[in-house]
Amino acid sequence: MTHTDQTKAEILVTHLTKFRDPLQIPPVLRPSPMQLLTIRMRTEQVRLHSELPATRVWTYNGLFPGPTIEVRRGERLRVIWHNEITGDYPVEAVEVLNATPGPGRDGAEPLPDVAALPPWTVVHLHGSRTGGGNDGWPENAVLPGNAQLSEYPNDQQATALWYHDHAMAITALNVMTGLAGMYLIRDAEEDSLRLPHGEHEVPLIICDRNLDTDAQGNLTGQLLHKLSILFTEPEKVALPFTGPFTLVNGVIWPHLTVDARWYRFRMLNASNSRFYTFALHDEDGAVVSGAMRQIGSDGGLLPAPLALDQITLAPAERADVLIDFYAFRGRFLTLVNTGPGTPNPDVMQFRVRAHAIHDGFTLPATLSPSFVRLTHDNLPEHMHRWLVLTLLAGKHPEMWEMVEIDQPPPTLPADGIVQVALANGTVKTLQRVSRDFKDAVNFYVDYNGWEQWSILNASPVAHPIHIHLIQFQALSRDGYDVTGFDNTLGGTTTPLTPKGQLPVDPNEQGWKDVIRVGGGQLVRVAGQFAGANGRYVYHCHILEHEDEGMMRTFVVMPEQVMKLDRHVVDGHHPLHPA
Ligand SMILES: [Cu+2]
Repeated sequence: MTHTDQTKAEILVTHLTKFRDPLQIPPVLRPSPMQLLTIRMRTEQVRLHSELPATRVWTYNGLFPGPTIEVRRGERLRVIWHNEITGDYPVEAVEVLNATPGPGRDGAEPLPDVAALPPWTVVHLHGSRTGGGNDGWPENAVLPGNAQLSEYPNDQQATALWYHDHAMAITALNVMTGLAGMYLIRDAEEDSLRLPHGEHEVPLIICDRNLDTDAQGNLTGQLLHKLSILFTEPEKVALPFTGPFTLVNGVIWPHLTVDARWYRFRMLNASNSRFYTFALHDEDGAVVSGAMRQIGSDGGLLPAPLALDQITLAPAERADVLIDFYAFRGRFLTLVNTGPGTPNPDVMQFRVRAHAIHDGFTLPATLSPSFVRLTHDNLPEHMHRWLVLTLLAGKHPEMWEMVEIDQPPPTLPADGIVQVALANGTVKTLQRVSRDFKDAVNFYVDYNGWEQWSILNASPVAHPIHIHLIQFQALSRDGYDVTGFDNTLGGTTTPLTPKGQLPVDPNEQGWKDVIRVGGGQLVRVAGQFAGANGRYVYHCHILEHEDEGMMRTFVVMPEQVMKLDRHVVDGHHPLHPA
């Protein structure tokens, strides 16, 4: 029996039935080459779960998540992202000291400054090699009635990108409204593999949300950005958002009925801050071993399939995954999150049809013959840069840009001076040149230039670092003893020392645009800044961290131009310690 909306609103819902609703597949747009595609951002009412009242969201083309845009490699696409959003801000925000992890505002009043936000939006196509003017510069957001025009050359390897809002200072909130969708690039190398396609290729856009409750404790459907404040002095610091409800393609805990055959899942972690470790469980909760094969990472196909029983995805990371359901005919499998800090591990359920299907698909032994694994030794001539991630006492996490200096200052320790011992025993002295988005731009990169960035996390908190424009590879990950970093002073009392190599996981050895940098780790990434140029950002993809300032600018220009720019010296703005 179908309830009317009126009756639904009267049903008292404090708990939602798991796996009740079918997975929704966003419609696919396949624009013709050089088509001017218009995507309209607008306010919509959707049902995140059939037992819930309607939820007001902001959408691309009326859909949460937005339509999947599918293009061929090298076929240029121009998009008019038209802001037609109306009405009040659809996310209620509260900050609560030691907030509960469950639904509801814990008695706090919605923050008036968030309620007053206008629909100020800018679209970034994550992972796209496009010009700085098309990339969705955070401050170039537009108000209703206006459009952002962006051109995407799509001249890059077949992969799953995603588009989402990137507005300055409010990305965490704007993405939470529903402004996200998937973008697939196809190419001949991928075609040749004859991977499962059509209804057997399924995007899984996974995110967590929280919902408000009424005075009786019933879920209202209202989106809620509830943050737990850790302390308020000297400044207010809250944990990034996590929510009790896990959504796949905009539905809380859905199910998907599948044929007993191979499927391809394009998995995306579209959460603000939650890290997921995905695994399949059987009806008894036991891990299903050997069913998942990862074939691609953020930037495209891996060289060969990887048999993985669990796949970790930080925010914005993607995994291209094949599952053969043939051995599970008539069974129910559950996709779960086995990662830490998960109040509710269930993600979605697969209901495998009973009768056998012979799909004729054979898993190829080689996926991407064009793939070359980068090492420091086979990198072309390149620039070295250093970042240090910190968590100072009483402050938000920060991302510092550093320059190497030949002589340590006469007095150590000192604020902004970080000494790092390398595995070969040499000690580098790094000086901070920026710590916040608003500091002067320091990173000037030659167009087509190769760079290696060393990202040293001197804090205990993991950050997924995303660089716009490029696909890079993680060269190495080293454990570090970071007790020499004085988080009151903001510098090292003794050099940080290596504790030995940690794995770059096999599924992190492909092309990436986000890399997890765990606490006490030095991760080195390398890539070529090619295909487009201009002004871009790189940032932590924990969206609350990005909004708090863990985002910085870099500029890519032709080297002939850089030569005539008297304010750039050796790829840097002349040194201004921050
Ligand atoms: Cu972060």
